[in-house]
Amino acid sequence: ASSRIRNPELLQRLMSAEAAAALIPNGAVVGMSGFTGAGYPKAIPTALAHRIRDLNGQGEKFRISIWTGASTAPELDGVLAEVDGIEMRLPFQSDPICRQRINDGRMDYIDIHLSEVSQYAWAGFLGKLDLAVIEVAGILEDGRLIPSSAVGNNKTWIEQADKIIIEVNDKQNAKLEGMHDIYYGTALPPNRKPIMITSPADRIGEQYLHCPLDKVIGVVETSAADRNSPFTPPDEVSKRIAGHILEFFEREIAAGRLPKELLPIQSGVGNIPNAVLEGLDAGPYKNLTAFTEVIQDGMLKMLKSGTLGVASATAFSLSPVAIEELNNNIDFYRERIILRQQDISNHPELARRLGVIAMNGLIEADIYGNVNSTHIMGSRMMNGIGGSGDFARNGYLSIFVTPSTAKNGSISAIVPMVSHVDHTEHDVKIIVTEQGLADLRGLSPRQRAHKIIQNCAHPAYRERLMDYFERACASGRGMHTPHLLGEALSWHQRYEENGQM
Ligand code: 0RQ
Repeated sequence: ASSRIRNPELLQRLMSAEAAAALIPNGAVVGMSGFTGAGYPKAIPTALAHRIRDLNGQGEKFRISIWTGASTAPELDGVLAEVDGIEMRLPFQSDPICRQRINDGRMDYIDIHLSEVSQYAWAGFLGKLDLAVIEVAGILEDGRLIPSSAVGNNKTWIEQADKIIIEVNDKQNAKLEGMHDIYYGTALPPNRKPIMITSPADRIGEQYLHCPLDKVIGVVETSAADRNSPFTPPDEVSKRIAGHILEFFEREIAAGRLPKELLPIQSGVGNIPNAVLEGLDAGPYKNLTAFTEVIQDGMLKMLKSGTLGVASATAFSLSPVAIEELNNNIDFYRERIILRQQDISNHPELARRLGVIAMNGLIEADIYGNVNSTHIMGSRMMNGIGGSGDFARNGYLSIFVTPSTAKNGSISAIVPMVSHVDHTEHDVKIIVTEQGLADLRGLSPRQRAHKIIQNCAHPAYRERLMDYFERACASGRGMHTPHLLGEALSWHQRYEENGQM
């Protein structure tokens, strides 16, 4: 056994992944670690999938419900969805096989704000949690756990589950120890107290996860890296979107509405956020802060250059090159990175107090500023709302970014009416496409429509959007947010029928 398991009692519960998977009963509700491809269990889900496949071969059904932090990896969501082993999944996924099962109606999926999941579990809204399967970087002599590359909901799963299985992964850097801040002061209403974070750098908790040893029914050793996708450099469209945002920041600083260190940044993952981070890094900025969910490649680079002074998150999501950089300089990064549980990293109270600048992607926005981040053509789930709502509603600035068209121009990202709403017109402050930026603050719905159509829509769709808007205004049926109800979703209908909006 490796030196990572320093507690003698837990060392005695060491077993194979297959033996551990056999401890999970049919119908169990299992809380697993994992957030954006980091810190998920590497061996037990695959062993369980093999067991399920064998049972399926004998004509037996076997399904469990899975709660996680956020998205995981093919070795968890992928393998279990493949064998139809997931009855219900929450709170976020981005796995292609899961997505297909969800959209085929064969897997239930509950898409909830990431900050709120632990409250749901504590309050009993979701029923009983039978088991927790948690990856850690090590176990201390007294049985406390060293978290790995994601904290997610692990604290809650360990507390709420009847039984716990631990995966100790020696591919996770042992020197992650000390990077985490696990807060044990949360409570359900009416007993809540203020969370005393007034800067992203504040530490208010402990470095380790507490773990009741009597609940641990198995310990498995693994040695496998997180799912690390290679970094793709920003494309032209992303760079143009980033350019609009960077100019906007400059104008806001000049107008005295933002300090020169900006405000804590929250940024989604992907090509556009990466382009924004690269742009900030190339600019005059020093000592910025991040209060976000995920630390991606761009943030490591900014920490290294001093553009970013500190980053608070719940997980990493890094390319193989960036992982190497992190591992080679982990003492430097430990001083500047804090990993928290997701009910703190995404807490609405903190996003509001700190005045977060939230930057997230969208699928479509309508001419009045409602945003759909989750559903293709109103019905088909893409990934989920993730933490975007935690930050967008409560942030100081809520910026949504997207290319102005999708699928080679056959879809306009700006539509008369969104086919599903995740972020309402009341939460969305700024929309940006490669065409330009629409600052919606202080505008009425009809003023917003002009701004969004002129600044954000692709020229191929601009006139038709204006035509819709003008005819809606001329209908005289309600001049606050004018719509032609029979036509509002006709663009989607047309796409479904002809493959072209
Ligand atoms: O599909 O690759 O099959 O062509 O959606 O779109 O443009 O590559 O953008 O990867 O940034 O994803 C909103 C989904 C954007 C993401 C969303 C199709 C498009 C492509 C992806 P293809 P892009 P992105 C952050 C907080 C919610 C969660 C969140 C997301 C695919 O940002 O999941 O914000 N957000 N979390 O072709 C049909 C449209 C479309 C469309 C795009 N209007 N109609 N298809 N697509 N627009 C924290 C973290 O990130 C952890």
